[in-house]
Amino acid sequence: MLSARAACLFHAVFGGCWRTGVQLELYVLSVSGVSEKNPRHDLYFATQHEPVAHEQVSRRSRQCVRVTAGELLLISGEEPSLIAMAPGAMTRIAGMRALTAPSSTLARSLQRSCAARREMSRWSKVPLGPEDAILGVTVAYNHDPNPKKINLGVGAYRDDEGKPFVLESVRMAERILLEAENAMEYLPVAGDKTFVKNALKLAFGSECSAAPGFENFAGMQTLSGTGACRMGGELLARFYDAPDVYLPTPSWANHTPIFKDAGCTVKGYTYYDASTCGLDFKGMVADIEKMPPSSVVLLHACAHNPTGVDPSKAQWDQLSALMREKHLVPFFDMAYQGFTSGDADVDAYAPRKFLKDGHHMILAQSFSKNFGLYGHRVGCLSFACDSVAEAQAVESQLKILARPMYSNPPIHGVRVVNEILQEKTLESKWRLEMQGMAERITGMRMKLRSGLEARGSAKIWDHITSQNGMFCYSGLTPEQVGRLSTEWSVYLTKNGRISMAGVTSRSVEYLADAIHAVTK
Ligand code: PLA
Repeated sequence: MLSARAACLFHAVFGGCWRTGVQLELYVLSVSGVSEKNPRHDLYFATQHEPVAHEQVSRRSRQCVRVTAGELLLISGEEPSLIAMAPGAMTRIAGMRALTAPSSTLARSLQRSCAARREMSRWSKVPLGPEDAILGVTVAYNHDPNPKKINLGVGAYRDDEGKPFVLESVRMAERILLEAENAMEYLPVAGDKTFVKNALKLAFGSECSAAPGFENFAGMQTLSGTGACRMGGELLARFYDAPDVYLPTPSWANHTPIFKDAGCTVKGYTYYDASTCGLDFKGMVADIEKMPPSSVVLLHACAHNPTGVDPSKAQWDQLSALMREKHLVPFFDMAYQGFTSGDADVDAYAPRKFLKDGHHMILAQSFSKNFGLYGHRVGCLSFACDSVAEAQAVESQLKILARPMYSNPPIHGVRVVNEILQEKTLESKWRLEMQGMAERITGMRMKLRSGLEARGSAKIWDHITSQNGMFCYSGLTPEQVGRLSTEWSVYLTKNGRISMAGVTSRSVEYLADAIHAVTK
């Protein structure tokens, strides 16, 4: 076990500067890819390493140890083949200190590490946290050297070459902005007022936004959809008497920490029926009927994440009536406007209906996906209030919440959105590009389903084409998802969610091979 491969890994970790007889103090910075079920994923030290008089030393072993983050170990070796790392394990070691005279190369490397450890020891009580359930998939994907690897974790749209996609309408708006040589001053705490108006118009349509009462909306520019949800949660926790937020089961993995960290109590309601891969509408209605009055109900406006399952128009109408009757507060998260049907107006059916029905609703909007502005963090949060005075009060408190958190939001992305939504030709171009993205995803859904059927899969894959938006909630088990990554270098979130926006004409056949192989 600790032979040539071990030596090779050892060299990778220590830069090939080992010398017989050297003793090292090692600080284990992090260990990942290790699980109780998967003990192969250990880091082994095969040497005599003795405990030293140091409070942080926690392991003794003659042969090999399973290390954990935060441990300090003393290593003294007679041979260079000291360390073996099982495949898949990622272990970062820092803070080496030589206890005997090292070679000059080692000395230099150790000096650097010693400095690192001295710094690090101040924070040694900070436990290592796990990677994010969604963004951590990209971390694992980045570590994989297989040229065939596919990242279907995060919901980020790719073109048919698998490349990140910048919309031409966005590029055109940027060129206009470059020419304009705008100042780069701070925005107000609540962001760009014109952008907020444009965002509300996009959500509710020009008809709704011209209707009386629309001036009663309180709105602010936020750090994208995540920031909108968080600021909404913060306001609820500070000023709302019943900050119980009900999330659909399942929901976007970040919803629970967002609302919990904001200080709300998070509860769940029935949403998905695994037996039909569809909506459990009966269960949803039954749960909503039981909610105490004034509870906040989080609803995905369209393209539900992760299931891709949305209520029909008739079901939305029924939900709106029920929630009015039960005095519940709808909190819409609209992160994929345009990704269900390809048409932003069609996809906004639910929030528009709820607004017409007179709900005191909350709306979180993201411009990451539909405008492809992911890294620019463009979002909007709004509250339907009863009067201008009420809206002003809500806005004033949102500003008080935002100022000590991030002071004011970024300026570039909202300028891009304003250029597009205020200029007819650019807006039409954007709408066409949005439709193109939605159509490409639909095409990939069809190819993946027919690819699996053509391979003679005994499973039913109708849901690949019946679900909406960016994601396919495949029904793959965590074990099958694990096999997809280890055997095929295909990366998805553990819950079996496939980001269809990352599938391409070239990769779809390989993906069908992979899914067929692990579901046989
Ligand atoms: N709301 C929902 C339902 C989302 O799926 C996402 C993003 C957001 C809000 C927030 O996105 P934003 O902050 O960029 O506007 N969900 C992604 C990315 C696409 C993520 O997890 O951050 C996802 O892969 O689920």
